[in-house]
Amino acid sequence: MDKKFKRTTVTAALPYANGGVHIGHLAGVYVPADIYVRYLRLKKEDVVFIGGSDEHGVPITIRAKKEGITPQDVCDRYHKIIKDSFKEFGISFDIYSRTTSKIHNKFASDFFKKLYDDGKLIEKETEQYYDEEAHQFLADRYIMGECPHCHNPHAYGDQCEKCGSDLSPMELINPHSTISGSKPVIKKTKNWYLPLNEYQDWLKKWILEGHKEWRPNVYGQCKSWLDMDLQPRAMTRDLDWGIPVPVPGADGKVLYVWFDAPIGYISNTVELCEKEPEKFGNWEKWWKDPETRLVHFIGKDNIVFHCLIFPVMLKAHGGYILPDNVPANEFLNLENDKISTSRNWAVWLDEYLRDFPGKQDVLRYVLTANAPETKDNNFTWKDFQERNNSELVAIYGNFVNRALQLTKKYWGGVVPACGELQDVDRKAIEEFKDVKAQMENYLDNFKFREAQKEAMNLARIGNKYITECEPWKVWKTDPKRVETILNISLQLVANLAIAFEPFLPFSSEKLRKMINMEQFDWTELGRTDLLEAGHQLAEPQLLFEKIEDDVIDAQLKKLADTKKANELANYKPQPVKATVPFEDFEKLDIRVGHIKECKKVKKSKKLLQFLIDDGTGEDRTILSGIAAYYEPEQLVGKDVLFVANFAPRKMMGIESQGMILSAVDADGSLHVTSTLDKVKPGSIVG
Ligand code: B3M
Ligand code: ZN
Repeated sequence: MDKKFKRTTVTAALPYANGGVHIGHLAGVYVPADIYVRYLRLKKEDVVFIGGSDEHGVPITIRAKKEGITPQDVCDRYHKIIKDSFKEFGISFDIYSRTTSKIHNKFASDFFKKLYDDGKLIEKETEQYYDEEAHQFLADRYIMGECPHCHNPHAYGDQCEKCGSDLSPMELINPHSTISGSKPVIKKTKNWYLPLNEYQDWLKKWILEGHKEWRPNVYGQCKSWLDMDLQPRAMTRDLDWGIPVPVPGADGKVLYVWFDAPIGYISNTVELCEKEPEKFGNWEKWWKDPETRLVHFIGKDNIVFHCLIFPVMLKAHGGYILPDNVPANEFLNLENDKISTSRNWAVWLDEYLRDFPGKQDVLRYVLTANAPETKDNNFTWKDFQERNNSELVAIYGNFVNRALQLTKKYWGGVVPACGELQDVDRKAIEEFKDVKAQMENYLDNFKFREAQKEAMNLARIGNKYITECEPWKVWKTDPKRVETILNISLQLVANLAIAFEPFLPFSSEKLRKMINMEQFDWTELGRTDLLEAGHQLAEPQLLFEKIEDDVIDAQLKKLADTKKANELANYKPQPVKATVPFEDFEKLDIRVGHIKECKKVKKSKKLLQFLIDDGTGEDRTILSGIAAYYEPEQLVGKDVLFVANFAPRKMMGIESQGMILSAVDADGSLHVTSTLDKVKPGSIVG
């Protein structure tokens, strides 16, 4: 760690308690934060890891209304689900609390009061929509109307989801309240603002000059905000869910959720230090001592709050340290599509655990290997399988298993002594000596993908070493030499347990038990004397197991079903075409035909060729582009509707004398039409 710091406070974004957590959350925030903290702990550094649920804000109240329960009920349900998921995945928070706790309420309230008393806030009256039937001011999300840009009739007061425009409620055409359905009226209201504009120069200096080392995506986003004129931002809201504003004349108002949530990092630290004073000491040392390094792990949509607004709050309050780094991640996509809670396009952690019990480390590994550190990245089930089978199983697991099984076979599971080194030994030792420095360099700079690659590299070195040394051959001629090969291999295994601990804690724990390893310390990494000669190992077990195709296919099917369900749910029929006179319709000759034969058209994926009895006694050939939806034998013997008077058309060298009518379903699939009752071929439809 940087010499100027003695300890580190690590925070991970507080997830909203209105839904579970999915792989996007894990990859973007919680796994990287956990890797970092575990690494610092392994180095025996002083660190505290703070998490918790964000339980205020409008989305929680909307969910509660929809379900007919209280916002607190919503929070209680999801706080538990989220907390359990984190625990299951080994996210090793020192505390995971919540922003509806008493301690937090008081702390956030006092924080606001001090800003108010010190004259750091400005009071402003604005005009806002008010629902006269529900007797309340309307948060942006509670107002819907027509988008002024694309005329989508279902735009929200803050955003149109159709064209993506950011909106303010006053821009909506024909607004209505989603609470009562009534037309809202405009009413004056008073709120308290943080004058961000007054801190603009200070922020520029602090970030743009002082923190050039921040990740380019973070620095860049800050810069684009700071290149514009910052505006005062309301820190209170007219809402009934949240922490009451503790000043006179603020009835019916609460603290803005983005005011109280980051304060949750501090109040949760207070709660932790009150619970475990011997271990963590006084909370103030974690937040007020300039020798403490503060690091916020977040997703990219939270950058402005953590890099601009929260630091201004801390600065305005006085006495607090500021973040030293904010390693925000970009987004993770799922199978090339944006993860979305409302479309259920996600891999939920509780579902993953049900489908892959005991495989938490596999997901941690894959998410780190694909971490969206510099750009949006993608999770696919095929890649998940591939990385499990050809990296975790074939490299890491395989090496460990070879080393332990060979030791069991030749040495009864006891670590043999290391004899005289040969070139091949020296080369392997040389190769893995650097791993520690390289991993540190990556980890200190929040490059977790690269760091994990280095750890895997250790296992590669090990595999190569055993393959080159061929102990199973040497055994016959020179058993003494095998002792040295095994000793070096086992030292590598012990190194792997340490190197992978921040990334794959469950596997490291298992491995540590298999090799009966006591010391477990980052400083030991790279050493070749971690396991002494004569040390007894435990029974070897497999660290990872292969994932078969059918398991992956089941996951893909689940996603395909979700996609289909979404398409059906969102299906809106095409608008009706312009009216046509009856005479025009009469020009079309639609008839019932009986399918006598049906076959695939050679070299065409789309076309089926039909022989249709059209009642005239002369059968006709019709081609139809429905091969993707039917097997020919499904259709033979069926009656269909077809247009009989189309000008003949040639396709793939075959003349088609008409057109079979099909309905196009929401997902674009085609479904052949027929009559409800049996009628004679050639019957007119009209
Ligand atoms: N709850 C937003 C989110 O979950 C917000 C983070 C708060 S961190 C103080 O993305
Ligand atoms: Zn729009």
